[in-house]
Amino acid sequence: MAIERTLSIIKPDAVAKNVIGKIYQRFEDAGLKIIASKMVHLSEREAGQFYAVHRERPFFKDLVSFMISGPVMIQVLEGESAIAKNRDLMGATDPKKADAGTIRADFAESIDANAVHGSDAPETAAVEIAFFFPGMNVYTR
Ligand code: IDP
Repeated sequence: MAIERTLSIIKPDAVAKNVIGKIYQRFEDAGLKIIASKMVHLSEREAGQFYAVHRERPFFKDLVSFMISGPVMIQVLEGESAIAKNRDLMGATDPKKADAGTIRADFAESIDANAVHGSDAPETAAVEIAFFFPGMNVYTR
């Protein structure tokens, strides 16, 4: 197993619910370190670029509208198997199908407003981290 980094976004619905701290607690309890973070209100262009892989999907327009509906909290998580660990903490894309005790089961309302994003593979993690934290300072904690 390796120390990895992954990009996490707390989406507008969860920021509006005031549960950033509760979600951060879950990351930390799972042994993930928050090594960079920023709150951003994304532009339509930024959200569209970030989700470019979904451009042809029927839900793309709604996804972009949702992601720019309010501020998001973006962080880089670091730790042992961080990518899979964060995906486990998040739960399934559709909160109705998410396992009990996951972030989406506990804080998300719908497949559109599903509380969090997490990179799904090392390649996407590298691209997504560079997208939001270009030239990121590397801290050792
Ligand atoms: P993930 O966030 O669990 O990795 P993806 O398949 O990468 O899921 O989809 C990105 C985001 O697009 C989801 O988090 C969700 O907000 C939205 N999405 C995915 N599938 C649907 C759908 O069928 N209807 C509406 N929104 C969807």
